[in-house]
Amino acid sequence: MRDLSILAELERKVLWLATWTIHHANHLRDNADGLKVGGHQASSASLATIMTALYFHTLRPQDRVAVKPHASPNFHAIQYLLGRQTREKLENFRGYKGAQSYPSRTKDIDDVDFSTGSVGLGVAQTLFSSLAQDYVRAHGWGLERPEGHMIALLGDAELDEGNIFEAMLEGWKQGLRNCWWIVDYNRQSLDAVVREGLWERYQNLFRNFGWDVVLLKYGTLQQAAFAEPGGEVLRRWIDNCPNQLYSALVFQGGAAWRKRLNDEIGDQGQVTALLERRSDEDLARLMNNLGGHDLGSIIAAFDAVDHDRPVCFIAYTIKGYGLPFAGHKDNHAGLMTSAQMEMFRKSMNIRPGEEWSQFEGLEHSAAEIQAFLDRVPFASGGNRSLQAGRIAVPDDLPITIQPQTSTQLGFGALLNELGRSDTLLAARIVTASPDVTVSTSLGPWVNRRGLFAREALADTFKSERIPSTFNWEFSPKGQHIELGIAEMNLFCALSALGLSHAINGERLLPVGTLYDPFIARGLDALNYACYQDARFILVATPSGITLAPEGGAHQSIAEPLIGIAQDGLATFEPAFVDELAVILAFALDYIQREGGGEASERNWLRDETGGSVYLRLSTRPVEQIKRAMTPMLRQAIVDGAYWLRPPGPNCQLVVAYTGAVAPEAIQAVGLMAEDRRDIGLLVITSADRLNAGWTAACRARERGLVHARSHIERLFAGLPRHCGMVTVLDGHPATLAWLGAVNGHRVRPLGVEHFGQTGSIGELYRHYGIDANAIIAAAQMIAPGRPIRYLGAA
Ligand SMILES: Cc1ncc(C[n+]2csc(CCOP(=O)(O)OP(=O)(O)O)c2C)c(N)n1
Ligand SMILES: [Mg+2]
Repeated sequence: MRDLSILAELERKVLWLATWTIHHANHLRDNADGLKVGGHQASSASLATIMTALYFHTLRPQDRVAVKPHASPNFHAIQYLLGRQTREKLENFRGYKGAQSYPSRTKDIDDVDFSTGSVGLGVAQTLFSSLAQDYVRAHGWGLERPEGHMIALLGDAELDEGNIFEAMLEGWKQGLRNCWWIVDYNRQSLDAVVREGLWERYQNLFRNFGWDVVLLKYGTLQQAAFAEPGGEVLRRWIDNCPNQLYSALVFQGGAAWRKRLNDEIGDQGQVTALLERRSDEDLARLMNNLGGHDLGSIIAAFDAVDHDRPVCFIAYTIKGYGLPFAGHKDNHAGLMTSAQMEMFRKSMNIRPGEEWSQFEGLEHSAAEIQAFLDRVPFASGGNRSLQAGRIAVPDDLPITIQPQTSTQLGFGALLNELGRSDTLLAARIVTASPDVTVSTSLGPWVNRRGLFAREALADTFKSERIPSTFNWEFSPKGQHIELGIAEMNLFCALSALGLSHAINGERLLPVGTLYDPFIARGLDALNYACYQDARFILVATPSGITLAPEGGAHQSIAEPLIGIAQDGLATFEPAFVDELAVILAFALDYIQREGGGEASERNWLRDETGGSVYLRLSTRPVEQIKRAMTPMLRQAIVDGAYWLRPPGPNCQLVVAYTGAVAPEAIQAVGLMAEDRRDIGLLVITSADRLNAGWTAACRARERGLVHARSHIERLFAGLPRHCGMVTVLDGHPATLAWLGAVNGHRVRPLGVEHFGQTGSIGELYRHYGIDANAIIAAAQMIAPGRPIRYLGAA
């Protein structure tokens, strides 16, 4: 119980520090933009008790937590008390390089396990991290470390996000363990008070999916009152009280509670006495004593879990608990005034000037508190962020390239070869796909490496001797995770698998496949995965209108632009399988890099920092170029471009293409060769990396590094000023249009702007103007000269 009284003091301290941090950011620090912090004070206070219980009592170093975005000030305050966050960062909360508004793995210094911010995603992250932990351990890795719990602290309105339910369904299929979700059931969202009885829907839902549900509704004060004569009547009144009214009464306080309770149940003898035994202040304390604000109940509930099944705690809380706007429906963006803060300071026994002092205003001595903090299990193990060594990747991945093949088939063949090899590299690859394993060419790999499941499951077709191309055997050693269709889950899974080195101390090389247009379905989860620096290879195949007979519902247009704009993701779109082999080898290494942030002087890319990789592939069979892979060509493919036909000194025209339209570009150049001088044909394997290198080199020159040259600038160095450029890809034309800005060339960018039709590739390329004829027509306009004789002949 001594610990409980110290925890109660720490709870007050967390509430104070979090509230003060936000107040300081709003009122005391120079805030030139006048941007106020909304959504933090009330939202943080709601979780102050639960987070105190978790971090100072329940958590072990191996446990990992996704903290509700707006509870970030609590998290920073707790880490500050544990000596893992600085006062300087707290004073600069939301300021330039200060403690982050939403916990950030990469930007905060205080050991954030999972970034949060986009509600719902941190929640799913914990579920997939539990699965990733199981995957690692089932393969016999990291067994020397204890198993951790993956815990999400989530707002009740966060449960409106559909991705949470998609994840739950997947978790059920995969036998989820060791995952706890703690719902901050304050019955308020940003705008509103939530619907009545939601907890019951949640409870049924979670139970349906095999979760244990623990309701933390009444605190110990309330439980004691219910045991008094008349207590049952009070309990019934509480149970029937609408959320809106409860919130309003919390806001109004003791006198309002008394009036309301007297009006509604006050003539019932014993309960009247129960109410009258309490002062207004005691009555308010009683009615505010919900389960989620009662340290004893919370700790008992956490301590009571004696199994590894997933658990959902639904904890009744009060938004703004302990603050003047507690319970008010407008409190999400509420901020305490300076006068209110002054009163709050006094009530916390904090002297002016001592606001940041860890032990100010507490009843226990500083030595006692410090001794307690020194024993906190969560902080006992040193650095919780783990590391794993890099797995060596050869420059050349073995493959036999068919004379006519597609990048998608090439990808399947490359993985098949990897699957066949007995290497450390192959052992650490884990693939995942949302029900498109076979149609994205992962079948042969899966045949070799098997599907992952914690419990083995034979392929009935095989045991019944029914012929089938695929051998779907599930076992703990399998290396493919077969997901349901939800693309969100693919990205959440990649995010979790892609942090295994930091979370489990064991390196995984995750490769996820899906159809290119459906990247958009999981885009926020992809962005989230990149934001927290998870490492994976995304193989999006097939793509574009090249998927001709499928029509506009399956054809992607915007994805190449996403590839350019998405931070933390290097995008490639090769046309030939030898290019793909080079890129895949690079990617397997690149996703493991964690070096310094300086750009290379060669291509001006920050290659040593690494990142994730997106490969946009195609099902279109293309005649392959027979050539030897040279170190120079390999480097150029990785840097993003090379001349397939170098421009001559009097070059009038450059055709630059990306991906599956290679045959059209090659054909067009051949047909124009007699009518335009010295045509150059540029293969762009990565518009993303070319663009990034170019802008970085521009910035470097602006800073005075006059010799900085990017890869594209080197490639364009010998081009005459007057030559025209036609760019073409099966994707949005803006992807390559910027090439004209590098040296001031006129560009005609060809690509796809409107939803595709069904048809043959030839028909669609013609319809959307990315066939050889369209390239020639564009060339004739942009590179004037004699009429091109084969215009219309292609
Ligand atoms: C995907 C996404 N949509 C919208 C928001 C803006 N937003 C932040 S918090 C919030 C609702 C908060 O309600 P709840 O989850 O109940 O948390 P509380 O503040 O009540 O603890 C909203 C809509 C967001 N952060 N992410
Ligand atoms: Mg809420």
